[in-house]
Amino acid sequence: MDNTLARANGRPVTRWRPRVALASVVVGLSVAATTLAVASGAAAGTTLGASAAEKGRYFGAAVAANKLSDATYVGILNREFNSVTPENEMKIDATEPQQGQFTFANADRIVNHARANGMQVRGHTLAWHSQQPGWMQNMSGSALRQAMLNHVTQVATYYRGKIHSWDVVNEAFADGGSGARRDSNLQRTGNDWIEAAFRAARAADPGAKLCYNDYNTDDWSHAKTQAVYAMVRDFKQRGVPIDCVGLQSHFNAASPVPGNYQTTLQGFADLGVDVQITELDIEGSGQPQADNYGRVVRACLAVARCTGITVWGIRDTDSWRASGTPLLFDGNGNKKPAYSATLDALNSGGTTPPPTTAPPSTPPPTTPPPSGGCAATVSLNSWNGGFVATVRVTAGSTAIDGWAVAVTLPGGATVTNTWNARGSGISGAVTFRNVEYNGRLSAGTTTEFGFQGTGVGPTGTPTCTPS
Ligand code: G2I
Repeated sequence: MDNTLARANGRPVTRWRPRVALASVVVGLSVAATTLAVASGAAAGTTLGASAAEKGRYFGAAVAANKLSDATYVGILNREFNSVTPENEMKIDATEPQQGQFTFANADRIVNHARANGMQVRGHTLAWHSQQPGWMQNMSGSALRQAMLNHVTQVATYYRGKIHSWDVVNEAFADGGSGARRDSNLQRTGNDWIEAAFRAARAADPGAKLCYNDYNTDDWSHAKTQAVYAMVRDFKQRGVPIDCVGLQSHFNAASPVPGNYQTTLQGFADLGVDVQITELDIEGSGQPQADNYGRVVRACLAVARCTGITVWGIRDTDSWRASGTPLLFDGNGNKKPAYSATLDALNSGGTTPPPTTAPPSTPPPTTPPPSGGCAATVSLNSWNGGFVATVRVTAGSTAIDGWAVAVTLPGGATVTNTWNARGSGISGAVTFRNVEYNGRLSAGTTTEFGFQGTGVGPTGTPTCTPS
């Protein structure tokens, strides 16, 4: 299958290998998550993204490329969100409308907007029974399997280094009580189609987190939830590359926020994957809707590996369920009670997620950063020829309004992508400074940024300077 991919790519394909942390560097203070949970009570961000960043998380929105010329829409997007998901532009029908002919223009508009504004990108979605172009709908068997894998490879390769998390496979399980896979042309290519897609995605973009994403998987007692859980557990046991589970979390009167929602988030997290709330919307209005948003956000913050929330649109009028007014801003772009409840919940309590890369091999020093100072911790996830560096910045015993982290890259290493920070260069001595939403850190709180590069990651001692 690799040979087929190599031919279709026109370039060599690296055989899949698991991610291995080859090196880790720790300097300054690395505060245990429990300590941070206590210390973070004082944080009070004024936007969704800033507040989530203070908790080491992202807050994103689904974005439509054709709305990037709407000033109200873009104003809210840039002010409030630090992650985006293309709502339709990365789907199979959008990116490969004719077999072997790829179109990325609309998706690129969103990715470029995100990168220019320091936002992460969630890729959605590489393999799905729905939104297939006509040519794919008509395929079956090994030809379809190869076409699917080629699609995964081509799209993930094109965006290599630019995607924080990919929804590799979307909605592969049936509704109802069967716990079975959903019947589809992809499923009929063989039960291993999902793991084959994940392996192809890892080979194409080793730096992206790879997620399985589904809906009606919010209630821990539902058969569909348990079926997805069993698949993820099996993947982890057998070494199939999976890093995260996406809960779409589309709620309304017929499908309310379940009482055991936090149990579900924790249950998946306990398998050793991140959990992301990927398409949140809650129909309703006023205080009841606000209360539901608050519950969802608090549940995520209570689970250390619930690393981010994405709402499925910005204004009610942008929603796929517009008549249910399920979002945080009304049609005029005004903040709704649901917005305030979401921000309040983000600002109160919660845990800080653990480093999502392998734990550092050097024991962290126990001395705290100086008063008015800051410290940086770098974890490296490396593979042959590249790396992803995840950097945690922690304020000392007083608040800071900005930070700069200086690292030194070995000769030949080049930064290809940076998120949640701006770098001064791409090689040698590089200083990463905060972006608008994550500069302010109250005492003892932390934020995370990252960069991906070719070559070998930083091995020296980063320094953190308040600014
Ligand atoms: O259905 C809600 C979401 C459920 N989970 C997967 C998501 O990908 C899905 O998103 C929705 C988009 O919000 C809609 O915007 O997916 C729909 C398609 O499956 C999207 O609707 C489509 C319309 O069906 C098309 O007619 C239209 O051309 O949007 C397209 C672009 O506007």
